[in-house]
Amino acid sequence: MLDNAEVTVIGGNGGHGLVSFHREKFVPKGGPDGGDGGRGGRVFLRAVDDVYTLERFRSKKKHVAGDGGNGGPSLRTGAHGSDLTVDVPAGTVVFDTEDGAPLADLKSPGDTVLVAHGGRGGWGNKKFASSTNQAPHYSAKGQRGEELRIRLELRLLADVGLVGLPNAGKSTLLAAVSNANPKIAAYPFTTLEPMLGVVNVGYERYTMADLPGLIEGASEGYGLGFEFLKHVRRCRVLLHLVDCTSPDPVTDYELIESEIHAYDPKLDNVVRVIAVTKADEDLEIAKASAATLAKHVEREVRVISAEDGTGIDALNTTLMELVRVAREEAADEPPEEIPVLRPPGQERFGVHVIDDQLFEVEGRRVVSFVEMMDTDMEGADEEIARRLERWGVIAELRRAGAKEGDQVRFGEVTLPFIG
Ligand SMILES: Nc1nc2c(ncn2[C@@H]2O[C@H](COP(=O)(O)OP(=O)(O)OP(=O)(O)O)[C@@H](O)[C@H]2O)c(=O)[nH]1
Ligand SMILES: [Mg+2]
Repeated sequence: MLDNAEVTVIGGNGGHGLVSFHREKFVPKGGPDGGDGGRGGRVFLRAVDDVYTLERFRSKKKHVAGDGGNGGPSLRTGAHGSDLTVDVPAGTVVFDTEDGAPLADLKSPGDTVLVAHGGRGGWGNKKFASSTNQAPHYSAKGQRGEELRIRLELRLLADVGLVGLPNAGKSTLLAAVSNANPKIAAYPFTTLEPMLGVVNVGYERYTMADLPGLIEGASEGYGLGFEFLKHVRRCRVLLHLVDCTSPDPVTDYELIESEIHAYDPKLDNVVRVIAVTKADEDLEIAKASAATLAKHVEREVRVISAEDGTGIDALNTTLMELVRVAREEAADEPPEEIPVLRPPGQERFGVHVIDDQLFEVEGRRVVSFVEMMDTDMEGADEEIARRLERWGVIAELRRAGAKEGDQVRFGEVTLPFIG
């Protein structure tokens, strides 16, 4: 199962603004009427419950929203670019690849996060008109869509997670109590990937996750377990199964617990239910090994059989109760501190001295304004100068030591400084 994928999400580009002048028969001088470009489409990720893996992202690495349309004459605004919604399995956590920061935790179906903004549409020449500049011959280009590399990590969410040695009977139990149909066989490592089942208890239900068996060293990467120990982290309750026919149930139990602890000591706090399985093989032996184990762990150990149903109803009732309590506790707690949306970009600007003839201006609004201006158009340079003056950028550059003729970088554009 692919449970990690890296993809690039790209918002659509904004449409370009238009330079146009109103023309009508017998009207000698029409005003500017170039419309604005439309906004580029956005990229969303949405959790759904009918996709279970990140498999499709193995081949599809780029997800691009639609571009905005260009502005038209008669103040026609270009169409918005179409948004793109990418479906991911519920339980997907999204990280920024570059700095590893978590961006969103898409836990439940319907959870949605915006991962790439579309570029803004460029202004048409009409927007630049003012009382002192009534007929601008320039317009702005559309802003490029945002591009972001993200890592998706699928973390299975389950109310109850099954842990135990290979062959302990985990899959058999899941098959007996839920709607799931896992592979079962009399050899270890039958289960190669986690599987989720729904268990009905009266009017309530909980989910149970069958996990690959753990072996000694799993926490260091041996066997299949390690990959999936991270799923254990997202279970509310753990059901630890021990094969009653094992010659040494205490050692079996300790081995698993120490691997879980080595993986993450916080997992010690997850509520446990312990049961010895396969009681139908020999009820006396099962009871004896449960008693030995109970003495060792100083708590209750249940005796069950997925084959003949021994102890299963009582086990389900207990699990349902524990899950109910854990859910209530989770509802009281604030959700995991993963922001659902990135904080908005810095709106203020800053000036940096790169060397004595090169300066850099940072700040989303200022930079994207300059980037969007088409300096080949008549009057565009003056428009840039006017706005930079008004926003205080020129003054700040002067304070930083900029002189006539020095270069100033705004994102992808470098302009000569005009003091
Ligand atoms: N008699 C008896 N046999 C059982 C019981 N539960 C499981 N078994 C048998 O034990 C063997 C292993 O069962 P699985 O359910 O595949 O065990 P697992 O823990 O999922 O094993 P892995 O997936 O390899 O980790 C199979 O041959 C099952 O038929 C039980 O309650 N009674
Ligand atoms: Mg199994």
